[in-house]
Amino acid sequence: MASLSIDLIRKLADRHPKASHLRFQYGTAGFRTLGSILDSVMFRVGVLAALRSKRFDGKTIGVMVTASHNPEHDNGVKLVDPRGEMLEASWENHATVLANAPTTDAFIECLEILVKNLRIDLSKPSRVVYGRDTRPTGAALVASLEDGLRAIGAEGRNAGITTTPILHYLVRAINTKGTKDEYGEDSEEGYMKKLSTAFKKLVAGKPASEPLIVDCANGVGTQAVAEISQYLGDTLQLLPYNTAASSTGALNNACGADFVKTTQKLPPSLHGVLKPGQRGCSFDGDADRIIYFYLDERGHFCMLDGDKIAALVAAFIVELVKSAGLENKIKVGIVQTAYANGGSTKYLASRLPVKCVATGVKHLHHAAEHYDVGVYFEANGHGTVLFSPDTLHIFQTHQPSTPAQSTGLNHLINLTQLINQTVGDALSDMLLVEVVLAHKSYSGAEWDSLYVDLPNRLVKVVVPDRSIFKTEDAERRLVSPPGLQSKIDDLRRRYEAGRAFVRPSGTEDVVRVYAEAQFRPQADELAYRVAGLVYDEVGGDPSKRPNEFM
Ligand code: G16
Repeated sequence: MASLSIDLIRKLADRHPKASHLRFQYGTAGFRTLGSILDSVMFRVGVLAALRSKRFDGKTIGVMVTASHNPEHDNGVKLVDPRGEMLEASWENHATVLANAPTTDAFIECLEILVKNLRIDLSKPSRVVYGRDTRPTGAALVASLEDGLRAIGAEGRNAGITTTPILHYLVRAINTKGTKDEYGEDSEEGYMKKLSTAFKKLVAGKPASEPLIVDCANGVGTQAVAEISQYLGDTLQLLPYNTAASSTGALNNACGADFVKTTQKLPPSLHGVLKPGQRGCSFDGDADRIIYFYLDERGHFCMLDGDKIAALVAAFIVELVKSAGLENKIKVGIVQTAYANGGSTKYLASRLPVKCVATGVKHLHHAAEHYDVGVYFEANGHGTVLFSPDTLHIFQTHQPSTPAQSTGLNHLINLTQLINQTVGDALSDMLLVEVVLAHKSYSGAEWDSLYVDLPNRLVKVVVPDRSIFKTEDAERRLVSPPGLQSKIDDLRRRYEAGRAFVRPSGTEDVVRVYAEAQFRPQADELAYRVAGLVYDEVGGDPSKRPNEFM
């Protein structure tokens, strides 16, 4: 019976001690905090990933070192399960327990308990593929992760600097290689080829779109955009901006999807670049989110966020399902979170089943798996489309009875190749949107007019301890601190179409406040007043009470 190499684990763990004052939590998207304090966490995540692989008989587990939309000084790490999905929830707890073991001895003790309780067969092989974004702390953190893999004797494959969705793709491609479900070639090149081939088939015969401005957030999306451009040729011209991926301090700074969504403004670097009528889009730091935008004829900035993408894409898929003659066999459903604009929910719910779940791709992804075709998008631009195994089977076996049905079916099949079904993917989503716009001949304004957004505002409140904020009902209501929810309700009722909620962020040390109302000044005021309630609740310094939008 194989056992843990305790001496080796001890020797390597001693090189990555945990600072006694730190406490870590596997949150919305893994561990995320200052990059400078993550050394011990990385080592332990390496160990855990290696054990998880053994648990799956040597299937490859992914590890992505990124803090995505967060500022450059932050970093983080998340595990990817064999099908390319987020780590199963019960293992998030194991990750948190291991990360917080105070000493090497305590860590080894936790490991032994874990191996015993989960009946991990240590004689099995262990394989881990890992990648990182462009953050300056990334290289050292990867070295710590590699020590963790070494401690268990895992076989590591370094995917280098890459986007989060490519890492997810690689995990699935490696694990399905040579099977009937083969996801694609297990390389970045394979990913680029798969997406671009599907894109070209889908836009064949359509007039070429206008060149598209792509804000790369000064992150790893820069290289992905450059690479895909090589494959797309003249089928879609991409104009990359904010491409300073190696400039200190530039990542996500006044650019990128989170900046655009939270400030509802064009990145300053695109002023004078984006022309009225022209479309652009912003990726986030690890290219797993996308927000579109355009300037109307008066030059006003208009945002097309994750909700608008969901509406556009879902309507297109429903149309194709009908044209393929499959409307009685395949049902399309939508998954959103509390951040979905009330306007979008009203529009979508009158057409399709809509489910609301807690923030975090993992929640949306699992809910979307219950539909034949599940379209999930967070308003912040994170999302994708899932086709169930039965749906894929129907696509393969359906016999179209007319040329139009055959075209519809082929488009659906090509969409399953274009869409990265493992996780939200800015590059794949961008191509998807461009396909739909090309088919519908929609301008940004026509797409935008599918429904009208209610004015809304997001505010961050810095609090000493965000863990006191607890929610229920898919995060739409607070249960703690006691009494705060009824104060929010009292406020909200005073505003026409007023809606507001408060939840602790799982990726930043803040509490998020969302509010919407019929008119812009009221939405802003409601958000501000709710933020004030939160601030008062935690007894914040009156001089730092939120008094402008953050
Ligand atoms: C991550 C998650 C998203 C979530 C976002 C913000 O995105 O993957 O599902 O919406 O964090 O989460 P929170 O409001 O809890 O901070 P990313 O792009 O930063 O990895």
